[in-house]
Amino acid sequence: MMDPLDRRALLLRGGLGAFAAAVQPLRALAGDVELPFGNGQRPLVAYPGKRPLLQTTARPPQLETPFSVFDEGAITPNDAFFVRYHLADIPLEIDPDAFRLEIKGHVERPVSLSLAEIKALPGQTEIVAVNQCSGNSRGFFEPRMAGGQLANGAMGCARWTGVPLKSALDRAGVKAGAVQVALDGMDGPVLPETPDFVKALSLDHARDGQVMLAWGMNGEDLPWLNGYPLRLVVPGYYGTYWVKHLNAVTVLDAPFDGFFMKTAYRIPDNACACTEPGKAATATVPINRLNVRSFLTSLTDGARVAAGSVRLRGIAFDGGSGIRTVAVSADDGRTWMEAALGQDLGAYAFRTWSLGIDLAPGAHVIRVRATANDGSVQPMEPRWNQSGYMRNGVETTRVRAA
Ligand SMILES: Nc1nc2c(c(=O)[nH]1)N[C@H]1C(S)=C(S)[C@@H](COP(=O)(O)O)O[C@H]1N2
Ligand SMILES: [Mo]
Repeated sequence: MMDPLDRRALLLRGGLGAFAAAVQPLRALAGDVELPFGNGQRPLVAYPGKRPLLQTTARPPQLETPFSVFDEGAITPNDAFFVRYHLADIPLEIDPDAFRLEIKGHVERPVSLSLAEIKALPGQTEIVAVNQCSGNSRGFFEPRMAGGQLANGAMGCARWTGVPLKSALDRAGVKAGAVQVALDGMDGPVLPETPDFVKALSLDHARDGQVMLAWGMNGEDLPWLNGYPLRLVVPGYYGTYWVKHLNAVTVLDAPFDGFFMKTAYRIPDNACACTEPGKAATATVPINRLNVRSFLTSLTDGARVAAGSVRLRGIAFDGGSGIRTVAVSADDGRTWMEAALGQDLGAYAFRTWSLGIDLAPGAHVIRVRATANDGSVQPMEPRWNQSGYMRNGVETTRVRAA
């Protein structure tokens, strides 16, 4: 049976936006995938504008990118980009001509900007940057915890087009005494007691010239489910700050204390953002910058390969210092070789790597370890925290050559 989301979506017209083509069902099922942890079965579901993706939840839509997509290059295609929402009341109808972004709060003159006015703000720019969910890879934590049981597909790298958030803030004129900006999108809770999804950044961060009001993704309008017609891009920061369908920016003269800053999306206040497994943190801070990660993308765990020379491929990224080196071990970490880095699309982007190795017949344990330009390096063993955030231990891929 169709749920209400489907019926409403079926009524939409192309002219009002791109979410649902008039005659297509909202979702089409394309089989199942088994992720490598308990309760890992996921339906592959195609939403409008998306190829079949792994569905973590249906209401709200949470979709993971199939990992094989990351082997195709440093840019994640729009139709394969993961989707994460917290609240089931997502916008299904948006008239781009009627859309307005409000800049309000502790400002000289509140403004309401159309898309055309936003696109005409000074400083239009592009940046290639990774959007990664804080809980990417949560399904691999031991002991496990509540939250979306994600494998490694809640990340993606795109070329974003927009203007600095600073340009819009300058248009409104930030008053002296402002400390933060709160960011709110068009989605909302189904029940009034559920907190709205609102995030906050320090005023300095919001005005750093990099935090972007983005309307373009890989040369196209933002896909509906990735925040059409406007989203925040916060290079180097976890996806939680990248507010979608952004329509309200409120300048604050006191720190924001809404649920999604004060209670959710917090990490242990220590250098590793970790605790002893199973233990809660004594003090926490809001999650912020991505840590360094790397993946082998050309071989999956358990793969069988022809013995002899094999070219390994993968990706690496960090929170914006850029990747210095990627080391690969084919003997479970005893000896390491340095991989060749691919094209540099900027310090916030996926950096591809490759390495030719020789695999003798038999079993091999491949490990990949990236070091960032800021000196940070992936830990050999995964760390733990109560929320299942920021997983970045060195990945292991077991293969058999024959
Ligand atoms: N409006 C809105 N924006 C949002 C969210 C949301 O629930 N509502 N989720 C955030 C989180 S936690 C993540 S990880 C990213 C995911 O971006 P994507 O769906 O474009 O992949 O969106 C962020 N922006
Ligand atoms: Mo997220």
